[in-house]
Amino acid sequence: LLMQFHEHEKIAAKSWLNIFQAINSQTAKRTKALKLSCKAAFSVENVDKNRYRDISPYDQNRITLGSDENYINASPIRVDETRQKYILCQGPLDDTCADLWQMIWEQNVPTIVMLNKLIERGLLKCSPYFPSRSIKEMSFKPYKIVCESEEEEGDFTVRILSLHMDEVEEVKTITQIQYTEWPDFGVPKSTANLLHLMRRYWELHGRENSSPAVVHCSAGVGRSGTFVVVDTVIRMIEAGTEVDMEKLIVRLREKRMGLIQTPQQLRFSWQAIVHFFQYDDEGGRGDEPSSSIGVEEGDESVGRKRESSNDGHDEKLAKR
Ligand code: PTR
Ligand code: PTR
Ligand code: PTR
Repeated sequence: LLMQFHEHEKIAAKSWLNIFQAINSQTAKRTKALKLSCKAAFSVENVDKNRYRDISPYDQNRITLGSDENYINASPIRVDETRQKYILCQGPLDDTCADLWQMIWEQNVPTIVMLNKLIERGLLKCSPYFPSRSIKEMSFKPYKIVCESEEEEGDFTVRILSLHMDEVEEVKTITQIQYTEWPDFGVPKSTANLLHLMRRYWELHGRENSSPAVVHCSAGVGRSGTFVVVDTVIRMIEAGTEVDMEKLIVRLREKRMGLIQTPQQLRFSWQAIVHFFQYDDEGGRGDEPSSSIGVEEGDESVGRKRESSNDGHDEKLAKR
C-alpha cells in the first residue's frame, strides 16, 4: 500500500490540479445524483446563521439543535471503516456561539479541534466563543464556559474547558486543541507539524474514542476536511483497509461540501500520510525532525505561498 502511495506521489507530483479537478467533477456528479440540497441554510430564519453564503450543510446530513430541530451550520461525518465520528462546522458567528455550545452539549462532544486563528488576514474569521487564560469565563445563555487550564504546546494550544448549563447540575469537560499554524486556503507549516498535532489529538481525544469530535476552522471545509482525510487514511492504512483517496474524498464530500479546498491541500494531505508511515517504518515516529515536507511554491492554488522550504522533500522520499 505504501509503495502505491509513493508511486502515486511520483506520478501525481505534476498533476495535483488535475486530480483535484477530477475529484471536483466526481463530487458534482454525486451531489446531483443524490439531489443534495441546502434549503434549511437558506431559509429566512437561518440565512444569517451562516458565515459564508457558499458553504452550507446539506439538508440530508446536518446537526439539528434541541427538540425544535433548530439550524446550525454543522455536518456530522461518521466513517464506518475507522469507527470515528466528527462534526464539521463553521467558526461560529457572534450570534451562533450559544448554538455551538448547545450542539456540543447535546451531542456529547468531548473534544474540539480548532484549526484557525480568530483573526486571519486582518479579518475576524471566527467569533471568540471560548474562554482562555485572560478571559476565564464566558457565558452564552444558558451556557457558561470556564477555562480550567490553558497550555501552549508549540504551534497549538490545549485548553480544558468546563461547560455548565443553567439549572442543570451536570458539568461537562471539553478539551479544545487550537492549531494556529494553518492559514485558510493554505497548508500547515510542515507535515511533521501537522502529524504532531494529530498525535496529540489521538492522545487527548483517545485514539479509540467513538464520541464525535467537533472539527472546525472558519468555513469548516478546507482545513477541517484535510484534517479528517489525513486522520481517516492513516487509520485505514494501519488497519490494512484498502484506501482510494479520491473516492474517499468524494464520499466525505457527500456529507459536507468543499472538504479540502485546494490542490495544495490535497497534495499536502498525501504527503502527511506518506510521512507518517515513513517515520513509522524507520522507528522514529515520535520525534521526527521539524524540517518540512513543504509544498512547492507557485502551486496553482489560490492560497498564499508558504515560506517553508521544500528542500528536504525529495531527498526524504528518495531515501526510501
Ligand atoms: N466568498 C464569500 C462568498 O461568496 O460566500 C464571501 C462572502 C461571505 C460573501 C459572506 C457574502 C457573505 O455573506 P453576506 O453578503 O450575506 O454578508
Ligand atoms: N452524537 C452523535 C452520535 O454520536 O451519533 C453525533 C453524530 C451523529 C456523529 C451522526 C456522526 C453521525 O453520523 P451519521 O449521521 O452518519 O450517523
Ligand atoms: N466562499 C468563502 C471564501 O471563499 O472565502 C468560503 C470559505 C472560507 C471556504 C474559508 C473555505 C475556507 O477555508 P476553511 O474551511 O479552511 O476555513
